[in-house]
Amino acid sequence: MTAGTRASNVAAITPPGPVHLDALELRLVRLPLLEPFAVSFGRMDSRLLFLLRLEAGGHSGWGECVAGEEPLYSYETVGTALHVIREHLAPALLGQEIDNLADLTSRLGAFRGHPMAKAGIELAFVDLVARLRGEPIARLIGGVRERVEVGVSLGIQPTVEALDERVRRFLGLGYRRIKLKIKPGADVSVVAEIRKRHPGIALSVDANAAYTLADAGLLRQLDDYDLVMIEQPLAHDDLVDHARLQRTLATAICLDESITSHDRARQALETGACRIVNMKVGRVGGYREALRIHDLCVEAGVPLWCGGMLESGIGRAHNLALASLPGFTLPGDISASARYFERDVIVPPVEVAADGTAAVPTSPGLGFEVDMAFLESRTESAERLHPSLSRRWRR
Ligand code: OSB
Ligand code: MG
Repeated sequence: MTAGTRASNVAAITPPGPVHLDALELRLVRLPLLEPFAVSFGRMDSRLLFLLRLEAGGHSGWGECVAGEEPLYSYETVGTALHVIREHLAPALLGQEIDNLADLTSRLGAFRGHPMAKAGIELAFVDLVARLRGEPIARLIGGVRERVEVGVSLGIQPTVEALDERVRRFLGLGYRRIKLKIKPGADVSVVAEIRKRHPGIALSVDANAAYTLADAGLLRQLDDYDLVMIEQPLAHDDLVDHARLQRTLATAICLDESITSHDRARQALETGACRIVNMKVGRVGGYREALRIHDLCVEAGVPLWCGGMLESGIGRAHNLALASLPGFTLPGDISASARYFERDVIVPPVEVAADGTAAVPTSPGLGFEVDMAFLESRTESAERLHPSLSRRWRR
């Protein structure tokens, strides 16, 4: 890529004319997980999904806020996102005319932090724009792939046998990369055993920030197992210690939690804190920031892949579009709907073919239908926000 060109196309995320935002629906939906999902910071049995529908002139777009119920992965929660959207983000947008994604993002950018809350709204806006233009999101943003490669993220299991059963099952389904969650006490010996049983597979680990530099010696032992990467070994907000660790490791570090913006990604690359980047559109605050990070990584020759947050099909459909961009060169955590849920909120569900790829949607917007009857039946709460007259600060 030559300087000045962009690998993605943020300017294309422009509706045929300015859109007047009429309402924002916030909906909490709980789906049980087919089996508990355990990582270094905890374990969950069900996913409380936060779905958003943005309405404009009889059209609507769907987004998903990927925050968890507790501030364990990041400081945001479903509760903080609801609060900041209700009290601050929605009042700054509803009743306004929005020109394009850059306009929406700059209005949201006035507020500090809360990237997952902002991304929930951005995703809904991008679906709305794509539907108004009659184009799939992937084409709009500059996607180049019809299918994307997928891997699976396997939670911590009580025994190596239980883990190996899942490794074999997902390899059998075609998944192209196996990611093992690790934590202190369930790391090197588990990796050694799985590697011994599966010598040729693409294998990685994700610590979700469970270690410190004092564990550098232990983490270096992982160099013996030909891992594609070690994801987020150190603190959730750290770059400096990761840079120091990366200098002593042969295995590539991939940052997830630490990459919260374009600037953080730039600093991570400049300091050598990682050699691979996990992209989550929710973690970085939406499509605009995600596309900027994508272009930065392409320019720097740093491989990217699309992470996951146990999303519903709505978030999954957005991830499929994002992963179709040219810089996404490693398999993503974009599993089939059936990897987590008995039934998804979209029809048809996301499927993974026997060759370990998933189709990038080709119909307008998200490219899936939302199953409203099923959604209603699983809704814990829903509210519709309308333009309000009271604003504490004028901007
Ligand atoms: O660290 O990538 C992570 C799930 C929840 C929170 C953080 C992470 C994950 C996963 C699962 O690894 C990814 C997925 O399959 O959606
Ligand atoms: Mg991770």
